[in-house]
Amino acid sequence: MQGSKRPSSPVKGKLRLYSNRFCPYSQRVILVLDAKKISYDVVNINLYSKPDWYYDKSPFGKVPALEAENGDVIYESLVICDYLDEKYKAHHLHSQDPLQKAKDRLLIEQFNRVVNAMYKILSSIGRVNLDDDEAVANGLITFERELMNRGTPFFGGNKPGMLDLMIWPWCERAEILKLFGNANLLKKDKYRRLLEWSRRMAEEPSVKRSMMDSNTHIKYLQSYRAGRPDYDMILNSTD
Ligand SMILES: N[C@@H](CCC(=O)N[C@@H](CS)C(=O)NCC(=O)O)C(=O)O
Repeated sequence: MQGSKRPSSPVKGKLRLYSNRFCPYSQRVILVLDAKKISYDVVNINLYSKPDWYYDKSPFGKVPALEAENGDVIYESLVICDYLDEKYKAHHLHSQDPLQKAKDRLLIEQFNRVVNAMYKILSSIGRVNLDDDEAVANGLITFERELMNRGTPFFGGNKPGMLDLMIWPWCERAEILKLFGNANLLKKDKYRRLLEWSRRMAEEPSVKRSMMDSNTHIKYLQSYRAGRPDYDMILNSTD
């Protein structure tokens, strides 16, 4: 938090992730690091009261940011995840077919509509905007169809690939939409494949590592909406 001491440099050759426990963009990077079994350490940033030194690491003061082995820092979740996939070749997450990779990138871009609408629903107190509900519903249908067309357990085939991991943090939080948005939003029959996919994702050991249950997400969201985000909430239970 503000006024906190700059952390000492990471152990030589080890990656460092500047993160926040409840940030879905940071979770994207953690999912990639864990899927690729890359060793890293984490410095959690209090986004409500950012330490001044953090702006030397990330010019906009946002998380995630990744300190590479040579001390250079990069930010923006998709840039970081692409870097990690290219730099650490074992267990490729992007398709090796350039056209498929491009198509997956387009779907990740397209998912931003779901992300933006979800953000509005979850952060707007006491008001359910039907346009936002519709944007989530329509956005998810695209992914339901995509799974049907691919006919594989994951978007990436038999294992989660980059597209699976990039959309997962918001899918993990989808259950809580029922509480804060329209209760009928995620009708089971409309998203059968996506719900099966979601169950499979939740069983993946590398996904389980960063997963939080809906109750924890709800509690955090309530603290965020009250203007006092409780970033330390899960320190005792999972750290
Ligand atoms: N486009 C960025 C978004 C990152 C982002 O919005 N992070 C939020 C936390 S989830 C943040 O750092 N917010 C603090 C701020 O905006 O000052 C990415 O993909 O990394």
